[in-house]
Amino acid sequence: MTNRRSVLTGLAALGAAAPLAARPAPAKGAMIVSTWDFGAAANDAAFAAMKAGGSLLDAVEAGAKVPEADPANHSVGYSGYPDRDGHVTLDAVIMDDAGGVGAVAALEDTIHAISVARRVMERTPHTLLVGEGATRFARDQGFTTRNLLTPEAEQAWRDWLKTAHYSPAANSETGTYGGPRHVTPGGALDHDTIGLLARDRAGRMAGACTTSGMAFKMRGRVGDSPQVGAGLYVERGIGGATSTGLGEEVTRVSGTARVVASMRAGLSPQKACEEVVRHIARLRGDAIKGVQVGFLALDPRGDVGAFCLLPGFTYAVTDATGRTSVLTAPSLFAA
Ligand code: SD4
Repeated sequence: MTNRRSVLTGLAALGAAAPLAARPAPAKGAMIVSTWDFGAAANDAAFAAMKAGGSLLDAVEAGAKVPEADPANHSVGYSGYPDRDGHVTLDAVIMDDAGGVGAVAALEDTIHAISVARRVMERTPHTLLVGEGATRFARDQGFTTRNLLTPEAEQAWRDWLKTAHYSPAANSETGTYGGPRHVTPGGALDHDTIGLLARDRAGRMAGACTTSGMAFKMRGRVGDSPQVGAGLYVERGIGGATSTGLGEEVTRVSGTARVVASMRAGLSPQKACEEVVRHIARLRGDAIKGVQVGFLALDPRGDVGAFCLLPGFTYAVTDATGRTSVLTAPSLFAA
């Protein structure tokens, strides 16, 4: 039976610092956060969409579309690195704070996976379409089809094939997958996945997450990104969280659902991200050596939190004036 003492003990175990009442006053106006430094351009697009009168869903969709269309970004959308059979497959989810959700996994031949995910949310009774069904749905909905594999991404895949012994990739964050050679571990191209969270001046929230997933993954592999409660979770009045890094480590603990649950229990977004990263480290021990996992969280008041296993996880924060800063998340482990 839950009593006051057990609730307090539970919060203490989670490392709860301050009661809700001690939190700072809500930030004024809109706010957008997203994973990685390339999130800055996405935030700008999301901010512009809100400024033009768009909804929170319009904003996060507009933001997610920026890296999806960027041929220089090999971890999201067009020009994403393919799976180990040479097919570019995309995962995406979009969610509002009232339980509205749409997602696609292993989508092929359509650049804007996030827009297809939104159609799943708005035009079907379902939350997730996968593979051939998702691809056919996108075509039926009038999305333009095109080959997403660019010559550069194909070359990287062919280089990888030479040395990879056709084994599943380990972690595209750390470069332990054996290629491609022009990707420096921790370097500018060694990033995957954009997760965005947006709040409006009333404290309502929405989020989006889109990726081509792990480079050279097994065909059919789906990561955390399109799964509600793994790659993204948003709850009205509590906040939202998104993840990046090795999806399997996020999925096995329902990472973002757990971040938001910790926020519901009273932790700040920062403490909540830390709690889940520490939990993964405790649970997995040596299995997560050299593996990156990062969480980014935002609450309806405008508090932001970010934490990761390894150094190097950056995120972009855009305030109500439209000013964007790129920050580096603290990490559990040193380099
Ligand atoms: C996945 N979480 O498919 C994604 C990849 C990623 O930073 O975010 N890497 O596992």
